[in-house]
Amino acid sequence: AAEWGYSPTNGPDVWARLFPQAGGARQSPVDICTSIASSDSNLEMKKLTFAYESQSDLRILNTGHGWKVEAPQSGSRLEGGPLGEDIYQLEQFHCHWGETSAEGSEHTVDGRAYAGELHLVHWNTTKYQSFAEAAQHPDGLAVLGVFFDVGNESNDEIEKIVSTLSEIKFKGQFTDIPDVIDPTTFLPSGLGYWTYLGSLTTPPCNECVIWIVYKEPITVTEEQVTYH
Ligand code: BO1
Ligand code: ZN
Repeated sequence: AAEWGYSPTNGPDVWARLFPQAGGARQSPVDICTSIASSDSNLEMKKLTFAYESQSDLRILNTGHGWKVEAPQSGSRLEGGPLGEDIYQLEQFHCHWGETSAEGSEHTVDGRAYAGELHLVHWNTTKYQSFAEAAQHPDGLAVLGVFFDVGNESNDEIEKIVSTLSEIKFKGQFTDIPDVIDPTTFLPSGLGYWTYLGSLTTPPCNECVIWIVYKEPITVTEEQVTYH
């Protein structure tokens, strides 16, 4: 069977043939129209909080579409904000980027793409027994999205990831990250975010994600985001 990808013949326009959920009504990513987005005072009553742990001995994988770091044993948790009473645990984080730094993010803001987008993927451990089970439910996952903007200042935490990529040039290759990673340091200093109910952005496109997209991007260098 042909694999999904991003070319005209196997890209998003045809994903729904093989992955029926890709034809659904709460599909991600979306363009965020800032003039239509509204603020919800209920979200401020229970602040979004993250309790992330520094982790060593993490493994990074070339997925063929980017890199992914699995963090399944992490005690890193996300709660509050749009997540109700439930607690979500970090499972993995990964990045999306483009051919050039003019594009690459999955979400866009008023039609504008950023150079890349980091996703911190969490699952609802209050209601479900496993990531796979959670991914079958509308409140199963919470993904934090962080945009990359290109600037002069390199991002030290992103560099810990980028510096391993020369060792995993091909799909399926993986290597250990020698540094300790604290996912908190990936987040921008501004706490404002947009939230909506959506889906996994790639097949199988399950409609199981509470999206939380930070308004403020983090800055990385051109070299840190054009590593393919
Ligand atoms: S994303 O954050 O919406 N870009 C996204 C897209 C696809 C997945 C996760 C996040 N896929 C799932 C796979 C599972 C796998 C899991 C954790 O990622 O469907 O098989 O266990 O890596
Ligand atoms: Zn993603």
